[in-house]
Amino acid sequence: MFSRIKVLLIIGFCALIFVSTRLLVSRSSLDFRSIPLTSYLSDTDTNFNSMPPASPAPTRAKAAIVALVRNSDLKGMRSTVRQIEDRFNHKFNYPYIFLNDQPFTDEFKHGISFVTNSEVRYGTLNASDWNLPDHMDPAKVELALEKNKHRYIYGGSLSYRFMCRFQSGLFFDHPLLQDLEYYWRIEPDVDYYCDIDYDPFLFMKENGYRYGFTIAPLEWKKTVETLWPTTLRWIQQNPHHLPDKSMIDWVVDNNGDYNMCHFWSNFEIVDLSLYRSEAYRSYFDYLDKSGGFFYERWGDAPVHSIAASMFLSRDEIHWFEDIGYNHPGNMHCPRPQELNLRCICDSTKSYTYRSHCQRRFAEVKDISKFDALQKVHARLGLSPPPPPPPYQ
Ligand SMILES: Nc1nc2c(ncn2[C@@H]2O[C@H](COP(=O)(O)OP(=O)(O)O)[C@@H](O)[C@H]2O)c(=O)[nH]1
Ligand SMILES: [Mg+2]
Repeated sequence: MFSRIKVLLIIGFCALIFVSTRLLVSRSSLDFRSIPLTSYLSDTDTNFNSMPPASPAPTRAKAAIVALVRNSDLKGMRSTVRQIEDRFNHKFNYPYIFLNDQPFTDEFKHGISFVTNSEVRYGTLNASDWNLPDHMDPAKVELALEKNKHRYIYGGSLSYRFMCRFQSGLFFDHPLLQDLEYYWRIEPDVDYYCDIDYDPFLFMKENGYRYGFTIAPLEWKKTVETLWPTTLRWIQQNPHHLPDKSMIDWVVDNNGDYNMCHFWSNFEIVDLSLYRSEAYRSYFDYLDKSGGFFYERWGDAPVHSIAASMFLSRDEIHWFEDIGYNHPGNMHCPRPQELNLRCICDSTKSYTYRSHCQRRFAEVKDISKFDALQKVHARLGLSPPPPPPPYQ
């Protein structure tokens, strides 16, 4: 009798488990089949991610990872973001800001939502940020594109010129960047090879660095034929904007001309107060009015670099040797073993240890404002600038 009750109890228990398992399975498969993928997506721009938001690191800088990007760059941008997350941001959860001259598609936002848990903000540019400014002559621009289309890469591209002008002088005023003190620029299809276990934004802040780079190549001379003469004229007319000392020699050769050295701005970590300063705004405005972003094809990299060298001292510019990085064309991989062990790249293939501009960066010394002005006047064939006031 007792063992019959036992058998009945066991059968009942098994039946209960069987029924509840079936219920669970059918429920989850029902959920899976009946809810379309799109219903996981919120309709706000910033919260497309179906995963719970990441919690921010306890102390963070006012900073974000920023890219100007096209919808068609989704695949390359997913690759970059995934690497940034794996190497660095899964620990820090800095927000991303994506800017575009076109509205971002749901496909782009959806694709990005799977590669980061951090907040993502999407912004579209104003029409005036992506158009010929009023002072430009459209017919002359058309002629310039025609003339240069086979002379150098992107020589015939108007959109590339809009991009360079925007990245040179406008991006830092976009409303989505208003509350940022620092930004880290990223691009689609770049590679990050090394673990970054610290916060580069706080590192910059704590050490007084205002510009950070990884690779410093030479610019194509034909794209910037009048950039330096225009810069010299601006300096001569605006000596009050030069600081007491600067690293300007890094971009000047023995004849007083531009030596084509620049920080490759597809990676840069910058204290945005540099670009938002009165001096930088005045410089950009002068360059913009001269028309060279369109009549030539001035890149944002030489513009940022000349400005950083002209407005900052050597100890305000930092080479992130530890950040192994590749953008199609050039690669940096740290050579010192204690850095390389954190990376998955081959330092013998690194461009940076062969780079002329990199060596120059290692050796360059600050010069005084008076010495800088003297060089500018000499190059322009003008009488020397007035001497500095006597030491008080
Ligand atoms: N929204 C938008 N982004 C662009 C456009 N052209 C270039 N970009 C972005 O600007 C950055 C630099 O462009 P890229 O093609 O990589 O130029 P390169 O690195 O000089 O060869 C990348 O992040 C691109 O996605 C454009 O027409 N529209
Ligand atoms: Mg690029």
